[in-house]
Amino acid sequence: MMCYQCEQTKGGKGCTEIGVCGKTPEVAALQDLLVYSVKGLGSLAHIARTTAGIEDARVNTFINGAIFSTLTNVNFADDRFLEFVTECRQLHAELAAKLAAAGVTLPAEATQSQPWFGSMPHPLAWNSAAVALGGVGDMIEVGQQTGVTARQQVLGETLAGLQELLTYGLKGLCAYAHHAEALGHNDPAVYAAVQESLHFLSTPAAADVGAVLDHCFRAGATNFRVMEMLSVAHTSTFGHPEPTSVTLNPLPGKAILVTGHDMHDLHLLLEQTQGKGINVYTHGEMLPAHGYPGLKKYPHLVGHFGGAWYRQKIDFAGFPGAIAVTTNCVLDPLQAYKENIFTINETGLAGIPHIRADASGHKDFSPIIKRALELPGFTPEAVEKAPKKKNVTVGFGHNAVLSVAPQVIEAIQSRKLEHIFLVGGCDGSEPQRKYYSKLYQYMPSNTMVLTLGCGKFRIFDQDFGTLPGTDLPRLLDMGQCNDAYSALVVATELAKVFKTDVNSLPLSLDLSWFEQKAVAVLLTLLHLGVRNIRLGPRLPAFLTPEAVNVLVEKFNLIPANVADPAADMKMMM
Ligand code: SF4
Ligand code: SF3
Repeated sequence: MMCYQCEQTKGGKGCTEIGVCGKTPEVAALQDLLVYSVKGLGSLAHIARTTAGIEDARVNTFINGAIFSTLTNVNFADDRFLEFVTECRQLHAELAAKLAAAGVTLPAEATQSQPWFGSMPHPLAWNSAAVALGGVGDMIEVGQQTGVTARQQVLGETLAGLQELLTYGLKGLCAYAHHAEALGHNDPAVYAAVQESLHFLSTPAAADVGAVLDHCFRAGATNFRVMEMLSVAHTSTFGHPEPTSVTLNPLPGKAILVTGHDMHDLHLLLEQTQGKGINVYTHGEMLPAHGYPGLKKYPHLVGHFGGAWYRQKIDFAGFPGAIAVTTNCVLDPLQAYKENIFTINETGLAGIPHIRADASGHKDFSPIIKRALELPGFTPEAVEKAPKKKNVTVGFGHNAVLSVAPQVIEAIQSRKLEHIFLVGGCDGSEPQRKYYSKLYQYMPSNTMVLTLGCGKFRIFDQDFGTLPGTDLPRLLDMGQCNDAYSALVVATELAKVFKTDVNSLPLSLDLSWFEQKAVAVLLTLLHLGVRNIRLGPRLPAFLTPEAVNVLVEKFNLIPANVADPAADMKMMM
């Protein structure tokens, strides 16, 4: 195997024997095969749309979900990937039949393999080939030929890495688009853009650095639209987030913990647990849910439990109820809670029960509820003994922040507010990430910090107080990583007031990345022309120094100085 799609990749180079995340070579091969097969389906869907005006809703939804399943820490179940590949080929056959019925013959170049597919045919041709798929074992063998290594050998590391940058950006944006779709929001232009890029990756044009980079920035533009769509999906369904105090202390009673990003699932679960005597807690990226009026109205959504994703083996083992995994990040479970955990949607763990939507989209969470009722929950004694923690405040979406914009503007003008930091992105377990914890310590008191993503767990329970001379809180959590959209709305509005651009505001972006959603957000920022972004704790392994130089020259992208956060703070101020 060879995988370098996330920040924790082995030695900063690539996971070759087993993933640092626990991904086996078998699952890696199946994921590579799925991405390859989806490139074929995406190509066909692009051709169907552009030559015959055919739009296939099932194909559109499938592509986004299948790509999402290959994101870091989403799915580790090999049999699930065989199902995805089988479905991909079935949908491919159905779409090909529609195209044939419309009298369209595929142009020869559409099925001509590219050198970087090695001995494999063009993915569109592979999908169409009338071969029996065989079992997981057979597909692992085929999948081993579809990884990045073949592309590196033919294209060189820089270009192969830039193709991966595009693929990973697509993974992130497809994940967000899939969340929006769960809430009934989609945009035909987004499906078209994703599929056009998948098509592009299988054409000779993808051997050109400039063309690949151009597609990366276009993916950034698409992701901006997707994050906006997801923000509208969340706010139109659940209302605009409001500043909300959330307890980190459990209550006595039966309990369910909901982790991941999917608010729609949390909502369904809250509905299905009403009146059952079960308290629901958020974990990880689900914390911002407490700010939404349409979710916090449920009195049994009682609080938050635990920290960032990488601590889940500790958090989940210490949770005396059932655990529902809606999206990334999920890790191979410990024996201690194997019986209590359930995966939903694109997530999967080998040997762990999985809850699927039925044909009408309904998800039946009764197995999770049953397990929660069997387990002890938090006993009054355990609650009594637990160390008491302070509440945290969430819910500073763009609406809430813009409602105090006049005070923020006044504070900037009167120099009470010297600088704003946006410290967004992912958390992780590596020691270098202490840089982010330390960074906050060096922030002068006349500064504010906006957080988003699971990186907030470095400081979410610390008291930053208010900006001196004002009643503005210094720490504003804007939400999940996709709420980078909210941050961009606020920055754009501030720039308008000061008659300048985002790059000229007293604002610094210090981003911590881990997985491919963060890659999509970075591409969006670059597409918008945001400069001087600090990125860490390490630069992506898939970007060679040559590729990094391009980004440094064009955008002044700055590697975070993880060894010296004080120096970084000085430079940002
Ligand atoms: Fe390694 Fe990250 Fe790939 Fe997992 S997802 S195999 S940790 S690079
Ligand atoms: Fe975190 Fe996985 Fe990226 Fe959504 S939950 S930010 S790492």
